Amino acid sequence: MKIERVELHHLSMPLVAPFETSFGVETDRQAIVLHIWSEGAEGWGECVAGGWPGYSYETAQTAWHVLTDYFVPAILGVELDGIEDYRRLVRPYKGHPLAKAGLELALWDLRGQQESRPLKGLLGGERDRVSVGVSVGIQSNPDKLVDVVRAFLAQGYSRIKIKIKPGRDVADAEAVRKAFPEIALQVDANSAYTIEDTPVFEALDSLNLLLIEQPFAEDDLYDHSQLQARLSTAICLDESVLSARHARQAIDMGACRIINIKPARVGGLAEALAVHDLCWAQDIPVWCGGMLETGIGRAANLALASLPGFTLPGDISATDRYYAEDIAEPKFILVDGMLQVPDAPGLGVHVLPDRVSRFTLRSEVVESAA
Ligand code: OSB
Ligand code: MG
Repeated sequence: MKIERVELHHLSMPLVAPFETSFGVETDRQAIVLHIWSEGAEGWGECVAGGWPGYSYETAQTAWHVLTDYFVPAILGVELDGIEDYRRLVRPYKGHPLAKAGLELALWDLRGQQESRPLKGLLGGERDRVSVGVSVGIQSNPDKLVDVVRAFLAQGYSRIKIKIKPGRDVADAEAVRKAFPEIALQVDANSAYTIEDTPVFEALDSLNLLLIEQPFAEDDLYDHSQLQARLSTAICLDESVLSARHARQAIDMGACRIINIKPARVGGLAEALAVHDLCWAQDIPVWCGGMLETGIGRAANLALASLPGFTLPGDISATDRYYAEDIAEPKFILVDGMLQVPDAPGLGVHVLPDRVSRFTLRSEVVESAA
């Protein structure tokens, strides 16, 4: 495939409700949507870098910069043999996994369109439906949190994750556990704590949680290994695992017993597959994380989560949990705690150009000279 044209759209989409984590509150989700053309076929991708460097150092602005100045020029007009060729061309550029993953996704979709195969098939996925959970942001108080959790449980979600931050941790988790003694429950700290906070995690350890996600810094493995040794609850890493190499090292040093795989965070679906395969071979459970994706990224996450190693419910919730109006159709609807994996070619969703333009802050077209 030779990419002839790339369109980038920087979007800001209103969320149905503010989403609060230890790194801030999001009311509108920023993203970069990529639209690529090759020999009469098209592909769509999504870069999930947000409005400010809270989750990682990347933002929609930094992604725009590296995509338009480096990654897109590196592939434009070049005969690409496949995804590995793309990875080889962007490898010399350090970091920026969210930006790399966004463009890679458009190439996967394009390939699926050209070969008339669903992304699920390209990745080696097996399930038609996947079990999903919901990630619940920090609420004004624990009673409110219990109410919000109750409403999601009534919709049928298979497990609940609550966000925690210093000062809003043990009491919040206890309130939810007390109200719902039997549910699959986990917490996510988004790297807000240090090893000095070990007593907080020792208190959480008695709440029969499925896992504790990313307690410490994104660039730490060692302190996580020290904490894991003191807990019976599994630590799950999110921000600290940017590659299959990190995953191997984290598992080997006992820094976690579960891994959250986000294709964006590891630089794309190809690396996500490598993390999956490594964990599968070592009996480490994985689940698919989320970044409040639009229908584009959500379709890709569902395809990935259909692989056999994804044995825990993912943060891949129904469309209406995020957006009143999404940029792609059909919407994803929760049925019996599960979402259907698309089976049309490529991403298997239809992007609506009108919706894209409604939410667009700026666009840029890059075309090959030939
Ligand atoms: O840490 O998993 C996270 C959203 C944005 C950034 C980081 C995270 C999240 C979520 C929401 O937890 C997952 C989702 O429903 O998309
Ligand atoms: Mg997380």
